Amino acid sequence: MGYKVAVVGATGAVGGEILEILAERNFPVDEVVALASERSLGKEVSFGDDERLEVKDLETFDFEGFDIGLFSPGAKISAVHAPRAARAGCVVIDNTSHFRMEQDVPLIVPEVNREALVDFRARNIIANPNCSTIQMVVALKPLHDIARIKRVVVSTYQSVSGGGKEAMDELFEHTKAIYMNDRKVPEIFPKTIAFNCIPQIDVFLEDGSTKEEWKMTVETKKILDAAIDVTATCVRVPVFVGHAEAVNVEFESPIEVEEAIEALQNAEGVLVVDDPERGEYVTQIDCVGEYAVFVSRIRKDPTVPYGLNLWIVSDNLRKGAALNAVQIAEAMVEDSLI
Ligand code: 11C
Repeated sequence: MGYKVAVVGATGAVGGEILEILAERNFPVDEVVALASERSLGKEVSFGDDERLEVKDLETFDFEGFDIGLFSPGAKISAVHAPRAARAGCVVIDNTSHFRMEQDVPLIVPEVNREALVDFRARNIIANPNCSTIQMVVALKPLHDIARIKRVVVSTYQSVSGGGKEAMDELFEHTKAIYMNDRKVPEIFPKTIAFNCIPQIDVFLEDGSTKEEWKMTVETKKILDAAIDVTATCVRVPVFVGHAEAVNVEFESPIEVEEAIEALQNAEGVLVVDDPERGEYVTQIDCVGEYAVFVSRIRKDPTVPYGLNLWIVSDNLRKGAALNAVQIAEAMVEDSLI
């Protein structure tokens, strides 16, 4: 049996990846509809190698009879249309930040807290976490199972695709302009992104942190364990796709490097690439188009009783967004929840 699937925000960077991954993984579909705002009407998007879908208007679309809605249209649009779809009986998997911290909406990374999926029934909505949180918790979970994590200090190196297509265009245009000796004024980013790093992703909060940093803290607590303290510094770097994270982890009890490597090697969704003698570790360019969360540079932190340092890299548009959303849909099917 197949499902009727609506992809909302189908013309965006994540929407395109969702369509590609649904086809790539042979998700059982009877019908797929691509939805976006009125200004995308008339456009077509690809579904798999052979099919083109005409974009329909989200505003007037009736979700009645649709089984699954994969939403990535922006938080304000999801706030309006996700509940509307959910009320029509369509299970919403929402990739925006809008519902994530609502108590009756499960926030899911299937490798970490799949058991919480059943809680979707209260609202018919499941939230997909922020990209920088997803890749971190996938790698932390197998370690937490061994030695209980106390505290995480993370610095991120996030690609511009996290900010959408216009952000990617700004990096491209501004990089070209610098070679032409033409300095452009930033429009999407708060400072020049070409040949630069910006320690601000999203808005500043009252305590001086940014909303992206806050998300990493509260989402990790909701998904993995409320007892884990997380302090984050999130930085935008001039990379198109792929987020990297330097993560320092402090544990409650002893954990050996070899033990950590073995647990990570056996963990679902993780690929360990770590051979310093051969110069083997993963960079952002290596992870593009891949499904895995890559872990490299696994080593002891001798400055605390039980500590490890890790370098975690993943494709933010795939595992950080579209792939995780499709995996949630797959888990719903496998667990007979839809
Ligand atoms: C970025 N992590 O890299 C953000 C994008 O909460 O879904 C994802 C924003 C979100 O800019």
